Amino acid sequence: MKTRTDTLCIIHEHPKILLGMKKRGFGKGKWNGFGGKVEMEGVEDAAKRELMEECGLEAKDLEKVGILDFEFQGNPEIIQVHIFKIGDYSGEPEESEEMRPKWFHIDEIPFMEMWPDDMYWMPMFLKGKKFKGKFLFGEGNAILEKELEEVTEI
Ligand code: 6U4
Repeated sequence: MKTRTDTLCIIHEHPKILLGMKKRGFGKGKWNGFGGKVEMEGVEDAAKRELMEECGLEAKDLEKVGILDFEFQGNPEIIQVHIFKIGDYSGEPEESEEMRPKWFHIDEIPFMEMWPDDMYWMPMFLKGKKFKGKFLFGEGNAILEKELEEVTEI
């Protein structure tokens, strides 16, 4: 199995989180954090770069809070997503070619228009917990298998 490393940044400014509507590519039409593939750089630098490219914000403080492995039935590639919580940033969220940013109150997170795994780990994220997990997706991105656990160290 080949593994590709991706990043995902979510800004949590209690009681709101910043998500973006993905306008193209993988996950188009879903609200998601900001991120993408890691290039020739460290994972944290990739997270910062994607946040800047996708919504114009500079991360001042980022903490890795989760690692999730996503597998798609019939596809030999595993996507390993490193999830970061952005505690402090500079700039104002701006729409890019890839994402339309929007603040959501934590009681109004649009889980029905997000990746179906998000509803499982987002409560951990919001409580400040760290987590690791693995999801297998089938037809229509239905979850066929899920493993998710809280961890003390990432
Ligand atoms: P480019 O080449 O930038 O157009 P694209 O195909 O748009 O690539 P990419 O790699 O930029 O995709 O972004 C994929 C994003 O989706 C990453 O931030 C990781 C995230 N992601 C992938 N699977 C996910 C899942 N199951 N749940 C989730 N985020 C996921 O919350």
